Amino acid sequence: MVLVFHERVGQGGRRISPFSWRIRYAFAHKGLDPEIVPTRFVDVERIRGLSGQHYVPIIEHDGEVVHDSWSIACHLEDRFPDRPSLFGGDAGRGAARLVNIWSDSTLGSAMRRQIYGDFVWVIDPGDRAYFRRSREAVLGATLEDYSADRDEHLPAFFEACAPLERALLEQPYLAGAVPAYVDYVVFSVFQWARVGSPRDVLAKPDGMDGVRAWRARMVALYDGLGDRFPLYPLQNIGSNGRAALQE
Ligand SMILES: N[C@@H](CCC(=O)N[C@@H](CS)C(=O)NCC(=O)O)C(=O)O
Repeated sequence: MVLVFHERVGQGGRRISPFSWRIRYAFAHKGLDPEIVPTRFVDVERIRGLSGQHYVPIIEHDGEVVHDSWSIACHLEDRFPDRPSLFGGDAGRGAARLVNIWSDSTLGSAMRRQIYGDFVWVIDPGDRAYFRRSREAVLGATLEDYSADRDEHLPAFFEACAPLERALLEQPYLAGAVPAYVDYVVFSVFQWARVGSPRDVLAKPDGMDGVRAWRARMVALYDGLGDRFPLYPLQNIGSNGRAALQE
């Protein structure tokens, strides 16, 4: 079997993409061990040539190329039905799709505001100018200005997290007793923040104990998958990690 995962990477081999993280966890859940092709933003022609579009992640599976993380998750579920299920059936797949859309819009936007000023420094140095140009054009602001008043936006972030907290005080995983794709999708946003900022978005507030404990459980899954690659450098660098990432 040929199974290849084109995964977004950043500075120093960091795994910087929430979309790629959820697929990494999906592979681990299915017990699959794909060949990894680390992919920078400058590698766009390889991605375009294979998939006809420029977003990562993509996978190759026995001659078939699949792009978009949701389509990849569905592909893995449908092609590997005898392995542990990512969705737990059709109803679970439908609910996971809703969570996926909510996570990429509401939660993802709130998280982006919290981390973007730091995040640019975990992008590979050769990708940073493209990243900055393309994102700042969409935001209409510099990455730093966009995140400058992030503290004022923290209440909105916690408001977005409130349903997660309520659920996670009642059950260990968003999917219930055991983790499934909904957990990987939502966790990928928190993992994006762990890799992309020296500041822990869950450090301050009371009332996020459930989310905090769940995040630790998610990091520990699959032999500590969430800690397998470097995070934002926190040591010997004062209050943020930029100095250690600038090159
Ligand atoms: N809907 C897609 C989104 C993937 C996505 O946005 N990927 C970004 C970040 S890793 C990307 O590849 N961007 C390419 C670019 O900005 O040129 C998915 O779920 O896979």
